[in-house]
Amino acid sequence: MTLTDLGWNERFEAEFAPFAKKGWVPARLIRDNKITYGALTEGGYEYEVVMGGKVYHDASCDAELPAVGDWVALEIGTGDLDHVIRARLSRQTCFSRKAPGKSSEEQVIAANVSLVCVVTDAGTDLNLRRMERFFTLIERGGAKALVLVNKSDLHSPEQNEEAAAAIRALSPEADVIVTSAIDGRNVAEVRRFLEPGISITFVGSSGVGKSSLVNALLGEDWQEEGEVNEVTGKGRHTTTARELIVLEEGGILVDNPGIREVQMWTDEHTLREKFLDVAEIASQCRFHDCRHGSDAGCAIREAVAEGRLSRERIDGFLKLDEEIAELKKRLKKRSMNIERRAKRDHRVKARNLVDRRELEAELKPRPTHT
Ligand SMILES: Nc1nc2c(ncn2[C@@H]2O[C@H](COP(=O)(O)OP(=O)(O)OP(=O)(O)O)[C@@H](O)[C@H]2O)c(=O)[nH]1
Ligand SMILES: [Mg+2]
Ligand SMILES: [Zn+2]
Repeated sequence: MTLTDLGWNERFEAEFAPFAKKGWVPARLIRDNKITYGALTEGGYEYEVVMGGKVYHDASCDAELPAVGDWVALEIGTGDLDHVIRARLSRQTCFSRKAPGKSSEEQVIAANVSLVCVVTDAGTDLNLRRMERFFTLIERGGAKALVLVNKSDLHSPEQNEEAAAAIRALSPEADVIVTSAIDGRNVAEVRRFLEPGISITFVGSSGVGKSSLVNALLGEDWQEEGEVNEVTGKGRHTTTARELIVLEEGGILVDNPGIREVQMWTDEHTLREKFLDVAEIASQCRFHDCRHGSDAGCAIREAVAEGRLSRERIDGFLKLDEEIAELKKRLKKRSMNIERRAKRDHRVKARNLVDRRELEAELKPRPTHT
């Protein structure tokens, strides 16, 4: 397994040059174990690694900490858990979202992926508003979007096609494929996206079939899937950690736990871009701070009344705007609270571990000449 198979390229190589001089080796993070990480190096060697103190201290927020998919400079030690991440290379793409719950912290789902594959179905999982948010997040991170309308064996061809068409209408750039991980429908179409060095991450609600699709693409059992039993939750093999898998025939897959809520993690700029048509109309409102409700001279209301703009699109526009305002509020609050925040996350433990090791190394009695 070469570095190129793992997604290495010239830009990473150039950034890595100073680290190579220190004897560190490039490694790609393939697993996040919370305290340690799994890392792959040239030749396909896997190491369990910890984060170095500088990497931790240089990160101004959690999103800057190493994440699955990141390329790092690894100092290989002599014993277990002596392998330390000394630096993280800049991300060429990054798929992230706001972490669940009340925090305003950004969460990196996968770093350096060129394709984000959103899995949904033509049934109850389908949610166009959520899909729109996925597209916004994917674009913002610099990746391309592929949508799989999975479980097609459970729905009529018309229903599957209707769902696919509705998704296509949201984003002309996104590829949309109707699949079934059970009967293998169109899995070959998805396989065409696999190329050596190209990383693809799978996202979507829990139970929608991400791991099953990864299995189907691998042609072997990667992770056991389970029967979804919403009542007992038994016999269910829900993915709990994200993991990067390198395919023998080329291509890199990142399986993810189901995403319960995709919240916005974007800025006004991206929002406006996504809704240029709506923004254009809004610019014709009489008042520049028009709320597009009952305000006099509202161009948006007029466009809806004349059927030039769908109510749904407006709702999406207003909703996103609201969320960004909310996010900004939380960010502000968070920066005020940050001093008081006692601990960061589990990684503090890893940090302490490294600190202790570094301290111990310094305090180690030096050999004396006797
Ligand atoms: N009928 C049908 N069932 C499917 C299909 N794909 C997956 N399933 C089933 O749906 C259930 C959940 O599949 P998983 O692959 O574990 O779903 P997941 O998206 O990885 O779920 P999380 O890991 O919880 O996020 C399993 O029982 C699968 O057998 C499909 O195309 N058709
Ligand atoms: Mg899974
Ligand atoms: Zn208006």
